[in-house]
Amino acid sequence: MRNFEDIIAKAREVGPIRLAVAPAAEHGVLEASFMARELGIIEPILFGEEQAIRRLCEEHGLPCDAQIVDAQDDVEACRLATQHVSGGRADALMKGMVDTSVILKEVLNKDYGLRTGRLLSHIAVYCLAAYPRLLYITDAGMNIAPDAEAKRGILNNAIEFCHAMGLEKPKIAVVSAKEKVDPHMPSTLDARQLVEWNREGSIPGAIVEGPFGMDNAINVDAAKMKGLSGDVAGQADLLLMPDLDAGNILTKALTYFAGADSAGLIIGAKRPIVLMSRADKARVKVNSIALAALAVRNEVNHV
Ligand code: COD
Repeated sequence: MRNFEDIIAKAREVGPIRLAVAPAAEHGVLEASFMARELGIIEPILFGEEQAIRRLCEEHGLPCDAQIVDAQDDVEACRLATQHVSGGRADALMKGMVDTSVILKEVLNKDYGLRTGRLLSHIAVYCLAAYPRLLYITDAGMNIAPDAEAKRGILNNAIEFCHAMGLEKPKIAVVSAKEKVDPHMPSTLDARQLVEWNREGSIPGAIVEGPFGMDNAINVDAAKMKGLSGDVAGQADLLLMPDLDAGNILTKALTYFAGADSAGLIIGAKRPIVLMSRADKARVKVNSIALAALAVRNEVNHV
């Protein structure tokens, strides 16, 4: 798969999945849900204030004939939707108009959430005019300051996901501010550790190299200039970012400066969670929904 047309076409083949959307009472969220339904990718189940959902549908000419589960507020909507997924009544969850941490706290709830025993993490997929393949970026949405051990969990989630997307042996660049290990720069030390773990076999199914500066991870000439060789230099499939700040800033810069097409998911949970920025356009939301459908059908992280 090289772009979102390919991803959406594949999702249409394997859909529809049942998607629990919470909170759904927002125009962009409803628009994306009905667009994805129109494409045959999902059957949405809408969680939130029923009257507000119906009013919005009427105002914007949306069909609003999907199942609605009434909730008094955003927290209840997220809780009910999470329970729907953990109880097997929906195949995936989608964050609607709510702060990310609100829905993730429900997902992490020990009694009814979507925990599996593995680390949950975020993966973003970007299609860029200036890059010849899809670019996967992790973690831009969940783990705030992962240490090397948490980064191993993040990578193992991402590798399983890349396999499901048809990448047999993803090339992973551990990105830092520079390409030399520097004891004053913890992300370079993490990179050295992750490369070692990959060689020892505890991060299987991928080639992990680093640290890389951003330029020499994704540009062959920049890599050559620095004398870097190997399978990953200049041609990474996946970038492991040092922390959430760096990951989130990179993804938003790509979206706004480069006008890139993208999608985002939380993986490592019982079922995938569609998670994008609230400001993202309906198209990005549909891309992410399509990605979730592929993750569900390929049983990524199912337990
Ligand atoms: N995977 C599995 N379990 C986890 C994870 C994880 N990634 N994070 C926490 N847990 C478990 C802990 O082991 C613990 O049992 C319980 O959950 C609570 O842990 P806390 O107290 O550390 O976590 P919270 O509830 O304070 O915060 C978890 C969040 C995911 C809400 C928090 O990390 C967060 O806000 N992340 C950033 C989300 C965000 O704002 N993204 C940016 C924009 S999209």
